[in-house]
Amino acid sequence: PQTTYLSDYTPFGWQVADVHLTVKLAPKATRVVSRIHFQPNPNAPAQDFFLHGEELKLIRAAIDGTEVNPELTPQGLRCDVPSGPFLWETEVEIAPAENTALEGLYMSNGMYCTQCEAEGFRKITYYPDRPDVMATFTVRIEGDTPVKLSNGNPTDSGEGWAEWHDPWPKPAYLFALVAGDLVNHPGAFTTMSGKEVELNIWVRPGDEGKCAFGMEALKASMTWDEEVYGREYDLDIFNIVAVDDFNMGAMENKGLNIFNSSCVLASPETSTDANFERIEAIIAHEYFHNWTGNRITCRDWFQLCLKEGLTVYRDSQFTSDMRSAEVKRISDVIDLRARQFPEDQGPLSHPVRPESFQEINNFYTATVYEKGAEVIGMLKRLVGDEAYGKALDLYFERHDGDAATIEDWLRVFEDSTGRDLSQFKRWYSQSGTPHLSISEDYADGTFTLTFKQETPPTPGQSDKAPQVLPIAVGLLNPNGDEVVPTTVLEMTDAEQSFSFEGLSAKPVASILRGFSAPVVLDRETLAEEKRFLLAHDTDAFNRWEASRDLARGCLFDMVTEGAGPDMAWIDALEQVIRDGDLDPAFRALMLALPTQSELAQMLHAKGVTPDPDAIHAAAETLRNAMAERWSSLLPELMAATRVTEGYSPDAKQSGKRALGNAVLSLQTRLDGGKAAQAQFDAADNMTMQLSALSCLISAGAEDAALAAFERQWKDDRLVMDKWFALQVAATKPESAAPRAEALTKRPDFDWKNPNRFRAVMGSLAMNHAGFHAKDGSGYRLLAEWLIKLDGKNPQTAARMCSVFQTWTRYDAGRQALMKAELERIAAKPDLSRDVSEMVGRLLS
Ligand code: DPP
Ligand code: ZN
Repeated sequence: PQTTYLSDYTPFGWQVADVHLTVKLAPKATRVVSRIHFQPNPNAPAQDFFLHGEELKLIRAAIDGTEVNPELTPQGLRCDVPSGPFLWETEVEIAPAENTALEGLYMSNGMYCTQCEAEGFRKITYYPDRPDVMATFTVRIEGDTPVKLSNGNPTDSGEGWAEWHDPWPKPAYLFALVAGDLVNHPGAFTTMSGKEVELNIWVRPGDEGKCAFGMEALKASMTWDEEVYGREYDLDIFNIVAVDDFNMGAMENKGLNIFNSSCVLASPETSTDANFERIEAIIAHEYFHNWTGNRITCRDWFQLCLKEGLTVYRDSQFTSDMRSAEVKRISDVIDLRARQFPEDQGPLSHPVRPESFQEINNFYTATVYEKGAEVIGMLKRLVGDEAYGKALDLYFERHDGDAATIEDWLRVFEDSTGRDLSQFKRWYSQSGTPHLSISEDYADGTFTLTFKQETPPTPGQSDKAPQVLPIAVGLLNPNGDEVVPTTVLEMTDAEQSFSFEGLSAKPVASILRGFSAPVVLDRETLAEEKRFLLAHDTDAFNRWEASRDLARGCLFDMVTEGAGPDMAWIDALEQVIRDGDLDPAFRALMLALPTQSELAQMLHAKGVTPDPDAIHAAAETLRNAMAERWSSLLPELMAATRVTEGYSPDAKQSGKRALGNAVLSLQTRLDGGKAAQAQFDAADNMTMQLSALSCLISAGAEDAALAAFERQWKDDRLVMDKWFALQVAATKPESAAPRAEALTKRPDFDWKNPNRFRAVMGSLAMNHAGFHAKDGSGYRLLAEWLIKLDGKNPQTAARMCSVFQTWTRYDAGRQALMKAELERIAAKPDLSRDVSEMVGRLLS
């Protein structure tokens, strides 16, 4: 397969004035007629006229009305063209009903829909399918479906046809078309300048009752972007469509966002609190793309983080404002460590701005998105909130309508703050997670912190240079008072010291408050000091982190030395859990143990080969010890978290339920599932029902509840996805692979649906000790299904290959088993470019 390099960027030789498309819908023979005005691009070097096009049947092509015979290749077409402006016309035929890759125009449950990012438009018609070619689109849809939607504003319609015009020039990846038997949940929004916008959420008949929450989230997002970023919506209408078969979470097509139905449909009976929060965040994310992504887009796909890092950062700010900023930060760091750190510390490691790819779909990663957002957070921390606001204003002013680069983005900050960001820019080019170690010194009232940073080598990058690290630090007096409030130290060297003078006693340092930089902190701190921070730190993140650190240390000792549970930690934690003044959501987070995968990574980093069974056993022992120690406290806490008002997915209620359910899982260890069964029987919302079911599964007392759940929800695809997922994720390790395999034999295991596939296979990978079963059964099952899926949906298959990204951390036996499975995948005839690139990187 061909590799594309950032350094090879050349502008396209023509500009597109406008695009007219006529799409005549038919499941197996849709005709797409395009009329495109091209004119030579004065800023581009001379080149052949080449248009992307894949899996298209060319019916005719013409230039200025005269038929031409272009040279066709599997990637597109080449043609001789006039030296001045010309009108290009083609007619092609495509078969949406046969498109199982869910890229381009395809069908989902009888409805036509599109997914064009990153390079799907070329499966709809011949076009310069690259983000730096921007044009206005006029689209005519012909077909017998009652609803026909495209980007922009509706201009005209009649029996069997509808026309749309999008006045904002856009790249082809933002094109969208939806047609089907849909019903809308309507809404309206008045923008800050007084413009009325029509809002709709379009769903299949029957799902109307699950749209209200999404609509409110959309309006809240529109208001927030006006208030916080000064960004106003720019069309007369904003449509969202829910689609059952979708590779991603959602897509920000201009004026016509398309959502995986799991990321927009919500009701208390069918969605958990976590689902509600995620839906709110994704609706915000896609809406925010209207400015960061659509009005200002990316010059090329290497700049993906320009829109994704920034938009993730913006949606995290939104969630922090809507809910608890502290809880959001802790949750984001948990997620970063669970998904981005393993990526950055293994064979798939790549910079936030990659420099080459074979298949761009493989770079929609936690590094580009989540580390990309961390980089923005660091930038804001370094320049300050006010300067950040000014820089963003300049960004929108200077680059509106552009296809921009990371250089453009950083220049805006340099020009508006006068800062030199050349070293900071390494965050975009250097891969790997920096390790930060610390030593402390106290003498004569002066406290000195000395930091050392080091980034281990990653694929293709053996030598690393020091990065700019904003290190937020606070100092506490031994009596618990804060003597130095949060201060951001700016570290730029490999080793650097910072002093604090005039102290009356040696302070306790709270370092990396709010997780101010995405690094691994190697800090040898006494357990006593961690317990002190757990009790007294004014920074919620570091309070949580102190406890997390103690838990990690305890589990490490249990695994490596056969130590017993750290009762001193459990007792210190009890004080926090009991504190009714603390946010229940925060207390719920405090109750969770580090994930088993996180522990495996820590052991590996300390030179110990992780044994998944030993890690699982240690975690079980520790949870049991917590439950026994708190046996009298648990019922009390459960009672205190009871919600008496009617259900609301807001932060207050969901925090209580989160704490109650964290307690229930401990209680289940004492009563074998009695309380969980009672909660399951009484539950009137999905949060309570599902968490009770989860407890019953871990207690091995789930048979009746699983059957009852299935009877109740068998006709709801999204709820059944949870049923499939939970019984694999929450079961004992030895049952994980056998259960997953049994589930794949069910007639409702519709594996071509990405949600259902991920429910089973993704959950298997999340059951750490289950996936890593010593006999290789977990690896085998996953590999078999990835091979099968590759033939239908390469994109989703390739994404899931990342479950093997940590394979080199484990013992020789497991490594050999995983390697054999990866080689088996690599050897599949006609392996997709997507999966082939992933497996190649994993094995290199
Ligand atoms: N739909 C994906 C996202 O919003 C890709 N743009 O992040
Ligand atoms: Zn996005």
